[in-house]
Amino acid sequence: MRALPRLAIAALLVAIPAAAVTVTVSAHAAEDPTPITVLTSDFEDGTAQGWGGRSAETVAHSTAQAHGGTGSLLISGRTAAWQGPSLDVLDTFEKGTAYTISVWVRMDSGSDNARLSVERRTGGVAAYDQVVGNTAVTSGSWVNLTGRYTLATDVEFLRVYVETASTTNSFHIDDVTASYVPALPIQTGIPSVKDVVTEFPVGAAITGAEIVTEHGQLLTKHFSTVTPGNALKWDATEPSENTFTYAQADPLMAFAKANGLKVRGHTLVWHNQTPSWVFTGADGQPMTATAEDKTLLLARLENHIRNVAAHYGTDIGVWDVVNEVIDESQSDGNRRSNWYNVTGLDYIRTAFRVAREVAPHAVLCINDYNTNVAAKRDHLFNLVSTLKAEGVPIDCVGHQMHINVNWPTIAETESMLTKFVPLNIDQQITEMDVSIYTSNSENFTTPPADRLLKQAYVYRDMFALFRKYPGEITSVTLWGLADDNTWLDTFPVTRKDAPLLFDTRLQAKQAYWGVADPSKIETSPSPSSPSPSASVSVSPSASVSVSPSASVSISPSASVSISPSASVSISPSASVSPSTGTSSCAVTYRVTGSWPGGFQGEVKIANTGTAAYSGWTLDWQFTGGQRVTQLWGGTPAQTGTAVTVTNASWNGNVPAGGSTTFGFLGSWTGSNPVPAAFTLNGATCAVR
Ligand code: 9MR
Repeated sequence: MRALPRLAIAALLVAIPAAAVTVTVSAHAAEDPTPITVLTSDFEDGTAQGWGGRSAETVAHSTAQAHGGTGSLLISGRTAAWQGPSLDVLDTFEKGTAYTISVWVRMDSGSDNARLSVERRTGGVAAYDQVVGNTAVTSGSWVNLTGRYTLATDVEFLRVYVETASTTNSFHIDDVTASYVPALPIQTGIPSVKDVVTEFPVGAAITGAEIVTEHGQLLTKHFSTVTPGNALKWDATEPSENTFTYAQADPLMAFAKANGLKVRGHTLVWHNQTPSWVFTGADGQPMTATAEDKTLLLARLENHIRNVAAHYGTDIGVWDVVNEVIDESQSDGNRRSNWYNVTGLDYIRTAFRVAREVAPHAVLCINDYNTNVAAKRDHLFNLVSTLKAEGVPIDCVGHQMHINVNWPTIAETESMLTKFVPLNIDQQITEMDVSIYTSNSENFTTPPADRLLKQAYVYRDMFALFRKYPGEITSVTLWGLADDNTWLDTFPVTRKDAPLLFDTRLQAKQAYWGVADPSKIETSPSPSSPSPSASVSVSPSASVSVSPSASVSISPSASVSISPSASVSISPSASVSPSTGTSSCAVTYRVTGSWPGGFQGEVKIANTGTAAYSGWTLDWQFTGGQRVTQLWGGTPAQTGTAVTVTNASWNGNVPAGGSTTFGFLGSWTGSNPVPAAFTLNGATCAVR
């Protein structure tokens, strides 16, 4: 039960002891606003609307096909698959804003896979970002490509383009749009995960764009380690033989360094995201299990690790040296990857040996998913035991923990941890996320409240388990920062998932509270966030009914008004002595961010008296008609202009000379005046 001001409850119980009052005061999460469209190309005006070709192909208005209306854009005369229509968005897209780009594509003849991409250039160096991957397109119908794109770096050239995977066939595009939902400021008044969980560092995996603006702020507020999600993989660092590029990872590394984040290096050896040249023999053929191919492959592996690990030196303190080498469907448990097929287990031995030589300071991990599955866990255990007995320098087992709201059990997860304890090595949770889906056939447009609640319990229980093993677990990393960017949106099927602690607008979910303060998980949550709703039940039940709009005067001077919308405000008057016995306070009210229709505020209460508060209730008036829509660090209630906030379970005690701060999101229309006066436990505060 959330607390009403204790004084007010006391007044109710004293004055109308038989009354039954059950009231729910809900402050809803900020609603998703309508996206702002920054780009529309409908080709209805007979022109190409600024689109051109990437090379010498022909880009022209066409009425032969149209997705909407009568016009489209036809791209013909292509001489390479990468040629296609392209539009300059340098002055349209802003760094750090997440755009949703949509384009309709139809082949003029034949079929192919179409891709939506962005080319950007910084200092004359080009880089290519894929917004939507290969998508089958034919001449029989229009196909939509929709993806999200966030520019993370400063550029002097930025163009969106469409290309195909293999043919040079002509194709049409139509009805191109780009839009964004304005970012919300991050909640600065809630506890930082890294401060709450102190047994081990907690981190998040990120992609390039997540170091700028609000994402970067969220990362540094809550996490003390970071894993580049893709930027250190082989395809990113050595796309062609002995050509090393750190363009993706370097900005992340610089951000980590500047903000005191430790970095988990992911990953030196994997069977995915490894270019095909790596497994192509000197004869140009795919490698097989010959001595010659094995020698060449291990030499390439050694060269790769020497370069990449040396490039970052001590800036990377942990490496996932090998990733996903176990396949429990094999009787020996070894994944039949190209690595294994050509070298047997020697690629693992070589990888750890070289990593230790180049990065002697680093914790070296073997990382895998489903390590909670007994068969897989046991194969991994056996492999690590065998290799360690040989002297292979494995320091750590990484449990990825890609799980869902129903699976696995805590007991299975605990068995996973205890299994490796005898090996006396570090264990790290490396890629945790908790899908809201329990089968491939489910698909929710909006995450259902009961799933988010279940997810909060999973996070709560898993973190409680991890915290029982501080000696073994040396870090916990989540595979993503917030629900706006998760690999689970396209795996195992394409649908919106919500597996992380923060929602698509970077606001704390129930899952966050599961980790940060489980006492704040709501049992009947609003669908999109753990909005602070006050549900108050004053028992015992009795026959007294209070009609809508009744105004009840309760001695001494407390007033109760119950409106038809069942919102209640109970304000003790100044003539009632506060139960804490103190009246000395100073309030600092700050608007920390503001945007059309909304704002974020922060309120600091300083105890300027000589006695501690053992619970507090702060009242003020929002004379501009502002509404509190979400609040953290307290429980809000609002009736008309009157706002009341009571302490959360963890910040009610404020010693003399101490202070506490809570934050909130609000809505406003017209103006957003700062409240002129505040009362704490009924007594007027100084305003600072
Ligand atoms: O998060 C990564 C995603 O962006 C990539 O598309 C994907 C492709 O291989 O890899 C994802 O990361 C994987 C990680 O490297 C290893 N464990 C599984 C992760 C999720 O697929």
